Formats: sequence, C-alpha cells, structure tokens
Amino acid sequence: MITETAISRSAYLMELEEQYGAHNYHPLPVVLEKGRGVHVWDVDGKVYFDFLSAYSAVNQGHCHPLIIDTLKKQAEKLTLTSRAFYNSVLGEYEKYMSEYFGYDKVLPMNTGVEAVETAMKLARRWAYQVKGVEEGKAVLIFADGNFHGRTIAAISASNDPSSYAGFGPHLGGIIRVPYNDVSALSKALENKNVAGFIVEPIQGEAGVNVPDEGYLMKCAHLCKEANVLFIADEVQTGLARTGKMLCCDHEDVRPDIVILGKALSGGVLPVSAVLADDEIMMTIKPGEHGSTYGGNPLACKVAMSALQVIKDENLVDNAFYLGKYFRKELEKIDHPLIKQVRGKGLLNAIVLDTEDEELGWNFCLRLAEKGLLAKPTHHYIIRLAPPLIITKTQLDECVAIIKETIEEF
Ligand code: IF1
Repeated sequence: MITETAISRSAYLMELEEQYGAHNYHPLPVVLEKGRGVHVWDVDGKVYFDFLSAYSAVNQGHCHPLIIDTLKKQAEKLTLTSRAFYNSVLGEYEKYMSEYFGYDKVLPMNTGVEAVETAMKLARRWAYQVKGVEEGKAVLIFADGNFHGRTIAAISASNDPSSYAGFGPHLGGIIRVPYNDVSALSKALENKNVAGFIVEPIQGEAGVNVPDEGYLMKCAHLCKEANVLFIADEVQTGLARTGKMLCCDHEDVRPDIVILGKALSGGVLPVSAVLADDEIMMTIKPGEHGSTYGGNPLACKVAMSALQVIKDENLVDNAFYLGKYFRKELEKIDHPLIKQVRGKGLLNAIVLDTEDEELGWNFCLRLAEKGLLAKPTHHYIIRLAPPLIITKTQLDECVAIIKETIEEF
C-alpha cells in the first residue's frame, strides 16, 4: 500500500503513476501542479521555464486567461451536442477557421492523429472520386523519419521501430521516401495511384529536422504536376510556432490539405482540424466520417479564442524574431558538446555531440535543477520550444541556464 506520509508528495504521486498507470511514457522525475504563461510549478513550489510547451500545444502560454475565461463561460452553457443536431457555435467556428486560413472548409476533429487519419481518408476518397484511381489502389507517400501520431494508420507510415514494431499487421497503400530529397519524391510520383504526399514541414520528433530551403515548394510543385495532393502535417509546426502562421508559409506553399492540432486550443483541451477546398472536402458525404466530440461547442469557442490570441499578441512575429535571436545566442556558446543548433521560429533544438545515450537525459535533469524543463528526443537532441509569449528578457535568462548547464558537462 503506498501512503503519502512515508515519502514526499512528488515521490508519492510518481509511485501512483507507476502502480496504477500504463507504462507508456518515461517522464522526467518532475511532478507539475500549476502552469501560467511560460512557467510551470512542481508540487514543491519550484518554478520552471517550460521549454517543451507540451510538444507545442501551449504556444499561447499555460492557462492563458482569455482562453480559460472562454472555456469557463461556454462550459456553463453547452459543452457537447454531438453532430446529430446543429448548434449555435460550430458554424461560427467553421467560418472563422475558413477565413483565418483561407480554405473553403474545415473538418473538426479532436486529436492530431485523428486529423491525420481524416486527411488520409480525404486523400484516398479524392483519388477515387476526382483523380480516378482504381478503388482500393490509392497510395499515400510519407517521409522517412516522420511522426504523425500513434494510431495503427499513423504508425504504419513510420520507419521508427519504437512507433511501429510489435503492432502489425500494418496498413497497406503506404510508401516512404527519404525526407528532404526532392528527386526521391519525383520518382515515387511516377506511380499513377498516388493520392497524396503527407509531410511535416519540419520534422519535430525526428529532432527538429529542418529541410533545405525550397524543399516544400519543390515538393508542392511536383505534386501539382503529378495531380497528387500536397498534405502538410502542421500539428506541431503550425500556429506561429516556426515564426509563420503555418510553417509552409516560409515558402509561400499553400498545401491542398492542412492538418492542425495541439495549440489550436492553446493546450486547454484536444482540438484538431483539417482544412481543404471543396473539391477535396466534399468527397466525404454525410455519415461517412465524424467523431463524438468533433466540433463540439466548447472546443470551437476555445479554439477561436486560442487563434485570436495568436493574432492579438502577435505571436507569429515574436516567434520569428526571438527565434532568430535565440539561435544566435545559442551559437555563441562555444563548447565541443554542441554539434548543431537548428530550428525555425521558436521550434529549435541543440544536437549534442556525444555517443553517450544517457547524456541527453542527464543534461535535461540538470536543466530541470536549474529551472528549465526540456526533454531529449533520440537521446542526444534537446528540443527547445518555449511558449511563443516568451519575452527577450526571459529568453536571456534561459540562454544563461543552458550555457551554464553545457559548461558543467
Ligand atoms: C506522444 C512530438 C511525438 C505530431 C505531429 C501528429 C501528431 C503529433 C507532427 C499527433 C504529436 C506528440 C505526441 C506525443 C508526443 C509528441 C511528439 F513530436 F511532438 F514530440 F510523439 F513525436 N503530427 N506529437 O508531433 O497528435 O494525436 O498526439 O494529438 O505521442 O508521445 P496527437
């Protein structure tokens, strides 16, 4: 029997997760209790800068007052109707989204991976109904090193064993090409059954893998020529994170389908969405796709508030300019451990030059001791992605923490 009296509260709470929760994560030993803006507090009252931002879900900062206020007001009015009926919020939200991003229509879902699955279904449906691919033969192209979520379809696209191994059999109709390799895509597009190319404009989980300038534009052009949909998974890179509203905006690419999630709700509840024009969106007829919570009034109100905050607080420019500044400051840290600093906007990473698989983890433990939360990906890549509301002064404080930590290794 675990009793709190015998051990500290944080140890007790970690024990509870160990005992009663699936072991599908290996969290840093930090037990968080409160969040506001760029800060989170643990159960002992220690404050941290959050440099993970819940994997870019709290771009607006933790518990943004305007978003929370919207949540409270709508929560006391109407939270969920199902789509069996209309409601007074969904149409307003759909108009807001369509005008905000410049697409004919939006299909509302909940988690990022549900939106990815929705995009896959739309692409296949478009291939059969519009492109004329033989039923059941549609092919979707993905990039090596991708991460699109944890469902069977998403992991079927993955070439990371920790994502797909032991969960077979996997979904058919999927091929992969190396990321950041235009000629490989060009070759794959010779297949006349290709419905779409689904790609992250910057690969997040792969370790903030930024493709060459022009990669997205060339891929979009090749897809156009091959009558294949260019589909951008902006779940992590979208919503101002990389210093543009969508990461594809860096190359003036307008994807045929845009996938959004995470910060679409400012980290308040799961909200995701797929944007497309009528030729694609109208291939799904009533009753052919949906979700119990998809487009619920509470999520729609929260999402409109979260998107308004991005505009009103100028988060796109803040991410753009502070991101440039942040990388410049990190690059000034002259230390053999730093192999590379990379990223766009406030989606950045430090690649550590080490063979030691434990180093990334220990580095993040030391950062945590100094009041900065980050998590390694692939052992030696430290992703650094604070909420986009961060100020230059706060960023300078964090650079000092990172510099001090580097110098201790
Ligand atoms: C975990 C990281 C992992 C995503 C992109 C779709 C989804 C994600 C580009 C699915 C989700 C999350 C999932 C979470 C950790 C985090 C993540 F890349 F952000 F770091 F895992 F790779 N497309 N990414 O990044 O969205 O269904 O989760 O709402 O699974 O551990 P979701």
